[in-house]
Amino acid sequence: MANFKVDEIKGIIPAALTIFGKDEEIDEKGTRLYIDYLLKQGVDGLYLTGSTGEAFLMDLDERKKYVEIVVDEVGGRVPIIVHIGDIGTKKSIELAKHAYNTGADAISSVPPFYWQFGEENIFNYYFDIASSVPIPLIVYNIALAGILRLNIIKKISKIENVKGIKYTATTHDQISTIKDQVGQSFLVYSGCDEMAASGLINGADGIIGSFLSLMPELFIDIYNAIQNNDLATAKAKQKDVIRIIEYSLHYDYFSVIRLGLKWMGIPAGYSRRPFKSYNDEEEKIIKRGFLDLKERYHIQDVKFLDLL
Ligand code: MN9
Repeated sequence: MANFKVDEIKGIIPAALTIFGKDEEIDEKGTRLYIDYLLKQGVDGLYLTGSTGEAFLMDLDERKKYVEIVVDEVGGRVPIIVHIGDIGTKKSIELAKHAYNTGADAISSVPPFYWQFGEENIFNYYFDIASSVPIPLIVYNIALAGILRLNIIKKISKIENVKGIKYTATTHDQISTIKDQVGQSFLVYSGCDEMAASGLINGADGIIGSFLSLMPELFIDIYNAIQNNDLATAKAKQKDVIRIIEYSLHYDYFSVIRLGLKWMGIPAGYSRRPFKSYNDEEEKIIKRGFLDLKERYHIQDVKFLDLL
């Protein structure tokens, strides 16, 4: 059973990593420690098995197992959105039903990808998965799967159960437009971490992203600063975020996030191939780079950097 209503899903929502062991198997113990760590940091929800969760490198049973572990660990403390997107409707419905039966509060999905489906196919995909379960659906707009244009977003938003969008694009004026044209209660989550402040300023109800795992404190500060109209703080914190992300993007950054967590004592494991995981030598170089960054820009109050 879901524990939260969709309008309670707001704020800081890490797009969670999936914790794999060295042999690419799901690491249950590591997962529980990682999830517990995030909750202790004060996050407001979790987004599972999305891009950051490397979902498309997992089979359906593995995705289900991961969701079960996390739902069990969270125990209803915060809302959980499960990304159930896959290349085909049948598989996505199977995952949607599983997420619902396991106790997820909402499902989310990228549009069907690879064959460059037309708008009718995309609409039917969302209609079919939204109709398969009674919990809300959050559309996932991201360039990796093909950005949905405003017109199709508006059509999809009319489907019963479709209650919001995870908006991972830099055209933030559309966040405001979507709210105006679809309705203020249609939830928008800003997904581009480099532009979290901008997304929130433009009216996003929350932020969902990869780097919220690594430095939730920065994003919590940005969120609170914007709520309090403290633009100076939001700007300063966002600058730090951009510097850290810009550096991380030189690497396979899910693995960089894992390293940062490891430095804080959270065993965040490895990515699945073809993503790289870094050896000790590479880790040293990455650490050195972060130290340089911290010194050059006098970055303060970022836990994983403070510990270097
Ligand atoms: O949507 C994330 N996108 C991907 C969320 O995982 C592809 C973002 O959080 C980005 O990882 C982040 C870095 O560019 O903004």
